[in-house]
Amino acid sequence: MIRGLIFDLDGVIVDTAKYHFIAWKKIAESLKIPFGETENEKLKGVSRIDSLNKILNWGGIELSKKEKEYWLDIKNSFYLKCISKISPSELLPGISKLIEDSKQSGFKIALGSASKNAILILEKVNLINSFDEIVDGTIVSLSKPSPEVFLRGAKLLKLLPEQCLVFEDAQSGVFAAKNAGMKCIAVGNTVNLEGADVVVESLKEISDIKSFISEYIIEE
Ligand code: B16
Ligand code: MG
Repeated sequence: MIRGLIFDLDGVIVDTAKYHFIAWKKIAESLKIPFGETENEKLKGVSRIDSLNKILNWGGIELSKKEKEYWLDIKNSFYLKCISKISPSELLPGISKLIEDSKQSGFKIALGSASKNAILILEKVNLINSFDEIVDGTIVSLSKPSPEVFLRGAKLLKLLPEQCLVFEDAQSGVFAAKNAGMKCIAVGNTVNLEGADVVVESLKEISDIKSFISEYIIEE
């Protein structure tokens, strides 16, 4: 029986994935490494350092720890500039209503994000007090598809993995949820979201979370 919902941040709650893309593209171009939508898709849900390592690997470039720190700082400063003015208007369609409905329906809710900027973003979009628990990139050490972020969320919610349902927009995140032994609703394009229990194009499709779960999720 599902009792807890764990929400990814970038690409599920707020439309920040586009800013990560612009920032990584800038870094890759400075390093003369080709970078487009296909490469970007592989970085979704992946931590900052693991993302840089993947880009360097694609370009066949090796850097020292210090050089990597330099590029990570540039990437994050640029990303922070991009998100400096975000407001609740950048919340993705359907998310506010879904969070409200989930709480009113008695589900416990947690954030499960790889981002170290999660708290800042939640503050900017006025959702900082909406979650029972927050697990972000400052707490976890392993990137999705490791289940660490979601297992920590379940533990903090005092639930078993099989009692949790994850909302994800990234393939690495869907795999992380499944590796954690959880149900998963993927949001976005079906092509990139293999293994989810159900894929919705937008959270607007979920008008009533309880009925949606009983219709589409096989509960144990
Ligand atoms: P930061 P999520 C992830 O957030 C993003 O999808 C990924 O693109 C980003 O590299 C990662 O956070 C780290 O973010 O640089 O802000 O610490 O989708 O797990 O909420
Ligand atoms: Mg995401």
